[in-house]
This record gives sequence, C-alpha cells and structure tokens, in this order.
Amino acid sequence: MKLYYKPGACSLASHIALNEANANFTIEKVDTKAGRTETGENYADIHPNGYVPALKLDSGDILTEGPAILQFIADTNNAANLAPANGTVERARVNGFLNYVGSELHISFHPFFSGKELDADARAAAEAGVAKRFNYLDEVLSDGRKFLTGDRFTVADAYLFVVANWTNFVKIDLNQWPNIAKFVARVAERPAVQKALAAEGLLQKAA
Ligand SMILES: N[C@@H](CCC(=O)N[C@@H](CS)C(=O)NCC(=O)O)C(=O)O
Repeated sequence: MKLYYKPGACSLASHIALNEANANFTIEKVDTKAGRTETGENYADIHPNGYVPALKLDSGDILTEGPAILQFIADTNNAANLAPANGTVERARVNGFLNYVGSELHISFHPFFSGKELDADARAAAEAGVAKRFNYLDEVLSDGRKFLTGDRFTVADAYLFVVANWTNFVKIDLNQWPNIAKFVARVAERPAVQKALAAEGLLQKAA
C-alpha cells in the first residue's frame, strides 16, 4: 500500500492509523499545488480532486476521502482495535465523530488555509467557527474519558489529533479547551503517532 500525504495535513490521520495497525505501507509526499508527487507521479492520475489523502492498495485500487480511508484501515486490521464492529451503536458513535471532525471541525479551518490574508473581522469570524466546534468536543471529553468514545483509541481520535494540531499553525491557543489540550498530549505520546510525525519531518531534531 502507498499513502499519498502532505506533512501535517489530514493525511497524517491515515498515516497514524496505518502505524497503529502495523500495516505494510510506504508513503509518498505530494505537492498539491504543483500536482506532482515526490517521485514525479502526476497526482491528477491518483486523485481526481488533487488533495490528500489517497491510499493506493496493492490491488491497484485507490481510496480517497480521509474518513473512508480511516475506516478501511480499521476494518481490514481488526486486531488493532481501531474501531468497533460495523453495525453496532459503538461504531455509529465513532462514525459520528469522524463525520463531525471532517464536516464541522476540519472545514472550520478552511478560512485560515484559503491563501488569502485574513483581516481582523475575517480572523475573528474564523476563530469563532473553530471555537464553536472545539467547545463541543471539549464538553464531550469533560467527563474524563481518554478518547472521543471512551477509553479506547479509535480512528476518530487520530483525525481529531491532527486537526487540533493545526491550532499551532494558525496561532490559536488550544489551552482554551483544556480537555482537548490534554487529549492531544495523550495521543502525541503514542508510539504510532511519534513514528508518523517523525516520518513526515514534523518532530524537532534535538540540538
Ligand atoms: N474531503 C477531503 C478533504 C481533504 C483535504 O482537505 N485535504 C487537504 C489537506 S488537509 C489538501 O490536500 N488540500 C490541498 C492543498 O493543501 O493544496 C478528505 O476528507 O479527504
């Protein structure tokens, strides 16, 4: 399998899940603006929409859309326990959070990544959009659970971890949401996460 990624982008969630599953895979960096991968593949041939992630299977099939890829990784690596069984209430809850992170939280960051300079009003509106989603997720985590659906890490947690980390890039203080800040610190300690961050060049090298 090959995962097409951009460092720190939402593709990092799939990268973490593949590590958690101890899957056999390689990664290939994509320059989405240029439409090329690091080995010179034309990315339009891989992903019709030109964004990451994409997962190319050994069969040649290519999967797109982060939440679908995350569920595929979970469902094809049952031993890793990255999602409850399909058709259960517990799975529907994981899917609910995957959808919330994708269609609410992730999207709320779009103004910051539009490439346009935000004036004060636009920035305030964008921050309010992000805050609304984090307020909800902080409340979810406020009962002391370790992860979004309880004490077991799932693919939804991988996705939330990645999007919550974008606050560093857009200079929003995550400590406004102490439960999410603690969640991020907890997830960051996972060996699969450290390995993915290192492979994407996101860990600061020791001096
Ligand atoms: N709906 C897509 C959204 C993917 C997406 O937003 N990818 C971003 C990175 S997080 C991207 O590649 N954007 C193009 C770019 O950065 O040039 C999914 O869930 O896979």
